[in-house]
Amino acid sequence: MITNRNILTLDEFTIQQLRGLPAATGELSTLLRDIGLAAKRVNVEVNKAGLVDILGDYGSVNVQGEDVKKLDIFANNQFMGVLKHGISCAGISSEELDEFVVFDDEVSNQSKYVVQFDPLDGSGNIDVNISIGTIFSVYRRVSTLGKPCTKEDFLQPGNAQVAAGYVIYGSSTMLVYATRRGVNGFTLDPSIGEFSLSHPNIQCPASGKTYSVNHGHFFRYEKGVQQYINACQKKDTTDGGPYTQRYIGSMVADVHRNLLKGGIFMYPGTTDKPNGKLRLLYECNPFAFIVEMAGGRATNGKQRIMDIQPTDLHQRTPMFIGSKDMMDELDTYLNNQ
Ligand code: AHM
Repeated sequence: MITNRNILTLDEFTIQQLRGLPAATGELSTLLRDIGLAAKRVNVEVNKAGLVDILGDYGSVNVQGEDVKKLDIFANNQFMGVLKHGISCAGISSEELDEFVVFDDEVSNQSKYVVQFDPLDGSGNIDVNISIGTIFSVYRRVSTLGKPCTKEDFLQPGNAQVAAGYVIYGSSTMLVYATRRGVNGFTLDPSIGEFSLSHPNIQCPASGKTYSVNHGHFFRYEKGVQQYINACQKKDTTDGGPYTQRYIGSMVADVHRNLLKGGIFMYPGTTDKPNGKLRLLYECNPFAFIVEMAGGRATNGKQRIMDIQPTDLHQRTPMFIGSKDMMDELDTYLNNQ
């Protein structure tokens, strides 16, 4: 197979992008390369999940009280391992771990970034062969360089993110990441084992016709959310068709589709779980950063997701995210209560 040299690989693209920044030291590009490497390893295991005994529950319950799947553990160890052995990360926090992890060695203490990740989001879907993903975000440390990183580094609001991204293990495997310079998507080319730039400069359409929400919880949502969902069901879009409801139950897949095609994704609070299910640090902030950098919006129904000051590594928040015009319309229902 002849490789198309006009298509940049993830490493080539990242190095080119960051070379243009006068203050760039190359640490961020190294970090993104490390994340790409871990993603490729996880991809191999996800692809053979049906074949080997890695499929299924690990038999323990994670800090969120949810069943932990074997692949969750594998993915967690891969991302943590690659970041620990790299030269650009001072520590991590993960949805799978109770506490953050400090890479307390000479090289890591000099690193200016910390990384937060959900190693395998949507893992309830592994057993049924539905797309799952990894979500990550990168923050510049606020603690003193040269010393071990601290909890304050991990409790920064989303608006302090330097970069965020996700990997979707689907019909093809893609890595999408955002910096303040834009959002770009890379598809894994299995023939050369490289992520190659396939979706340059992703822009979230201002509107769409897809709304994504768990309808099963409808009667537990607040009035404004119910009214908005009802309005979605009655909509006629500009091209004459009704809105479409699409909810995979795998946030990476749902938000990825809406990011590319336009749409809104909602995980509202319910009467029994007022803060919903999704985690601010591992799911909501990274996606809020990516979608905002692509021109969309993300809120908890009251305020911008990225302005929330986290107080706990594992706090949850209601989440509304997507195309700008659809988010603006949602606000009119939520503000009317
Ligand atoms: P997980 O961390 O257990 O994988 O759960 C997160 C997932 C999201 O990807 C998805 O949007 C949501 O849970 C679906 O939840 P529900 O089944 O309650 O609608």
